Amino acid sequence: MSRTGLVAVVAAAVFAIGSAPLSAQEWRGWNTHVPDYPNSRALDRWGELVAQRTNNRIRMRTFHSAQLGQQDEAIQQLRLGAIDFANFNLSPLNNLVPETQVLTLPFIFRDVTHLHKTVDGPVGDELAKLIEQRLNMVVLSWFDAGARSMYTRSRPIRTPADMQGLKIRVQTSDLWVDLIRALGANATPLPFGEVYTALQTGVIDGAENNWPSYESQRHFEVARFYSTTEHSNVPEIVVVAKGRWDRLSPADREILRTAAREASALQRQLWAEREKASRDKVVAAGVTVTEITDRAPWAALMAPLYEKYAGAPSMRALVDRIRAVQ
Ligand code: BDP
Repeated sequence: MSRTGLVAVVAAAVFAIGSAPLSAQEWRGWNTHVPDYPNSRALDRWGELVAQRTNNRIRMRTFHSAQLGQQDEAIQQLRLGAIDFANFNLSPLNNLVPETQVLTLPFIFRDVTHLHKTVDGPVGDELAKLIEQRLNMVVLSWFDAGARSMYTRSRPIRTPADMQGLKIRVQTSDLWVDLIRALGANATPLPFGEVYTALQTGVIDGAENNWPSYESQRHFEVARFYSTTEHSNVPEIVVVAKGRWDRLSPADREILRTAAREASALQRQLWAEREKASRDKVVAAGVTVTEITDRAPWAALMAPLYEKYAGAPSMRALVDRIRAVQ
């Protein structure tokens, strides 16, 4: 090779390492939350780790704040490979993969440690496999989404009787519709991004979510009564479109998976902090918090839901295995 030829090759190599190699892949990611949300920060971190560890061959850009659409659409887009990665709540997958309903069931988890042990263990792995087979998306790790509680516009909820006749927004999932009905209220499925306006205009009387979403979506401005019903701890997944995944080398898969687990560890830590910060923020903004100390009457009303969604032997077995996780 001539001297100039060699210089050119070396220069190209330096360029490739220093910036983007010619074969760099640009990945587009979907996320519903605002940029400073724990999930958003963890997704960004995931992208940074992957870029570092692949020398910029895989560059992941997360579009925050539902810029690429609402969750139900994003699920379809990801299944088709039009979006490369995402963080989804399990609820909008409930109708598509019925086994995920079990993790959505009210009061299924004793506490957050129980939830972590379940999703990070064999049950989580099995659900991940089912989601991969049926939805064309590869689950790499799990995020926390805390406990979801009821909030309303015009009066506080103290007992299940206070729910009578209220219109409550839910995610798109039959289980969620039935859960609200079991409490004597009416469920209105709506995309996350439409909840604020629906509360503001009185199209709905209330909704339910964790502290960070109640705060970051500013629902607290228009629904001033939050009651700690903590009726569901449905977790979230971090996924990659299967088409993308299948084309990766085993080494790159390992990089993505390991980095996703690290991102999840970060998310869980940020989550715990944010739950508290969000609660403090809305309380300072004058929200009336009703502490529900006795959840037994709430749990009792959920029995028909367990019958309907976990009555089949395979589902019941899944519930029993989750309950047995120590
Ligand atoms: C939030 C979840 C998000 C859901 C949203 C909702 O993080 O994935 O879309 O609730 O209620 O807590 O739609």
